[in-house]
Amino acid sequence: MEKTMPKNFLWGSASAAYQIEGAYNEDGKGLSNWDEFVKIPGKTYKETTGELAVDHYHRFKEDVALMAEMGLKTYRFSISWPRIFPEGKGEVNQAGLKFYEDLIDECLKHNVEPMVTLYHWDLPQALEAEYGGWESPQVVDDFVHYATYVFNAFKGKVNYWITINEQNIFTNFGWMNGMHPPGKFNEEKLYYQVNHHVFLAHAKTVLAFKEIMPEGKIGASFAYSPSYALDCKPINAMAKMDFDNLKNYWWMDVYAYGRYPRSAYTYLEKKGVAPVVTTEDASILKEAARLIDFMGVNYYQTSVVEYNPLDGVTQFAEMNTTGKKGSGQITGEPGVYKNPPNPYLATTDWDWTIDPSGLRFACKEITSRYDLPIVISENGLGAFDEKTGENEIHDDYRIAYLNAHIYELMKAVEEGSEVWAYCTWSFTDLLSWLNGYQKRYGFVYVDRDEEGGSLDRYKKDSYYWYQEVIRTNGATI
Ligand code: BGP
Repeated sequence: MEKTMPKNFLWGSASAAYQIEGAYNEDGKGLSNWDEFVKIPGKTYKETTGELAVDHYHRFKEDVALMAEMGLKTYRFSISWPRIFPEGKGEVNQAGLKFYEDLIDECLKHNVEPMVTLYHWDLPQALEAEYGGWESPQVVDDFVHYATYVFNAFKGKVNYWITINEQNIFTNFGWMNGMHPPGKFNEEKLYYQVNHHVFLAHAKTVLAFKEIMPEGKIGASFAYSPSYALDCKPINAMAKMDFDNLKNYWWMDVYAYGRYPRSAYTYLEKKGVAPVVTTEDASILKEAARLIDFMGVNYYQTSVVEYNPLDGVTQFAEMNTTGKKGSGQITGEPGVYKNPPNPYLATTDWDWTIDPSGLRFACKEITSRYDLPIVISENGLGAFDEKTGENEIHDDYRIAYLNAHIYELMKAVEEGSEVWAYCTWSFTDLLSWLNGYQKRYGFVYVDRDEEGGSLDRYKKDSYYWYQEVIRTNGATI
């Protein structure tokens, strides 16, 4: 590309506490819902747990040193709520706080801008036990209390904050298809009510944040899968619109406008599953929407949308968690839409569509619809990587994937989108929630599989490639 990214562009990489830290019960940390959930046989690939993960808790200095050497501008990581509040509220665990303080200081020492996610899916188990976690409106104030505590603790050090990671994914997996905690199946009304509680927690947190750090930047990270109608048959074009309202705008409109998309709300009301929204809720959501600074986007793939007859596919289908290509199934909402594969695009071994231009599409859609700056908080390729006898990892396929996505991102900027950051998923290899350790995403290989390993770190070819991208501010793309 002839052009480079704007000056001060944040080239980054991301992680999540549960997927890297380990030390699940050390130094006073409370248990999370994931620590409990993974004990249920069959829930994760080869029964993997985050008890040790890639031991980042004890090796964060080594990991940050690798970031510094690479020249990384920002590191997005999450704070484990039960590490700070073992009971979800009440007494603070100072040792847990210190871990994050040390991590942040280590980043700052190396000029790596910390970008902190407050909630990347690990809820204090104590709150799950006490009132069903996100199912109760009580969680809203407990979350805001936790967030406020953390804001005050890291004020002046951390400028970029993400409230909630992929609300659409963890609620769908938790209350619709039973694959994440609390493992509930087809509880659709509860699913929408839970989402409403999460929206309120996000919104009240944004309001609290602006009191504490008026100059700080805050937003939510949404797992955005832009959609293409299968063809110009009107019924498929309508299905695309309905898909967007139900699966995309349902979340992004609340973050950016503070209200639910009307046609989706009407549909869910008729179905008897729409959330209860009080006048007070509505005004809180509106106020927070005026204050958010960016739209966080985790981009992995696009969707094709086709009309789905009433007796058509449901969203309860087999997911590919093994890396055996073609084992995933088509999902959809009967009478509304389904998502067939895209015949023009290749897929990963886990059946995720590879669509670099979808990233440009996502940015342009957000720019047109919301006119907000964008933070790409995740994008990356999960693949089987091989370490050679010389401890090298030749992940040219990952380089090709990331290069093509960054190219499209730079195009989006050229075409008018304001993009502040691009974080790859992930910096080191880590534990995939449902896919074990074999689905690798990192620039840094971790000698770790489902059974164990030395946990030693090795730079992959993509590490050196990204180092050059950062050094040249994108000129090598
Ligand atoms: C996102 C999550 C991440 C990460 C990533 C890759 O949905 O925010 O935590 O896991 O997806 O997904 P997977 O591990 O399923 O391949």
